[in-house]
Amino acid sequence: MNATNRKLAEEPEPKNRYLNAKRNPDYTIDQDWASYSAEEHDRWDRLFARSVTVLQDRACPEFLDAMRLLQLSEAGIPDMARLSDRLEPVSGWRVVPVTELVPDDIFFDHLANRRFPAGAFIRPESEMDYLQEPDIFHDVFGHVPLLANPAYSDFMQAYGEGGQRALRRGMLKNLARLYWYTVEFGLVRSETGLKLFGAGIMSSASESVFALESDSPHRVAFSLERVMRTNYIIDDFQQTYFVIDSFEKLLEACYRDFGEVYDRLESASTIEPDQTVPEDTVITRGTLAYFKDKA
Ligand code: HBI
Ligand code: FE
Repeated sequence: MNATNRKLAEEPEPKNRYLNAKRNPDYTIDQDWASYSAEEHDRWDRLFARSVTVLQDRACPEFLDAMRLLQLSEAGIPDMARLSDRLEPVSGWRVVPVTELVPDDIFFDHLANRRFPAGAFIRPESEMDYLQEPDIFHDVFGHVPLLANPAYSDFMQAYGEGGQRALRRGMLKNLARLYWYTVEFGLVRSETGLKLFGAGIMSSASESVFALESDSPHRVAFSLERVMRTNYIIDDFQQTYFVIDSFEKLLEACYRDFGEVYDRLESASTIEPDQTVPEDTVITRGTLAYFKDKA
């Protein structure tokens, strides 16, 4: 058994080989694009091909347009610096490599300065369908394209500034729900019906179908305070998806003094993800069958 085999036998491929990367004070690292193996590039291409097939008629048009504009394709794992050179002239955003989730205050500071922190590692073969941590496919394929959309990119910067205020006010949990039910799992109206825009859905081929076509989940019209009162689950499909009318309307809904919103939220009860409430505009009431079968 030669040295290489012995090495492979002893140390299986680490899930995230950037965990020991040298980290800057703002938690960014060197993506070291040259270090990606042919196997990792191939994994990106397979994830990309599968998702683009599913998203052709399900992603919102703004997402599909941005994919072309940013030249995201099956050409292997993107070099974030080069991708940023295409994105920055469009919306002022850049994509910066990080090892994993960064502390909230660091995250918000990046967003407030139009820098999107993206994981540099790519998921292992054993987690192609679902993984808990945001890898480069979730962050770059899921989150980055819409940063080319003017209203959405302004919303993301406002979210960063709002996050810094929410931290000071101790209302991060409520604000994180806004991010969760829009940026991660949001649906948007279009001329041809409901479409996907949340990154958590887009980067999962199975949830891209479930979120639009299953009769299990509720689909409820977006309302800022309703969303900020609603709990969420992080390790399965959503029981409720919220629908915005447009990115401009989402931005408008959030351009207000959150202080009074937080005052009201402090005395508002929490809504569970499988519930609907009387003031909801329910677009489709779910059977929750998928979740009952799993329980
Ligand atoms: N860090 N890299 C990264 N990506 C995220 O999406 C992220 C994070 N840190 C905190 C965080 N998200 C959430 O807790 C905030 O939205 C509240
Ligand atoms: Fe995400």
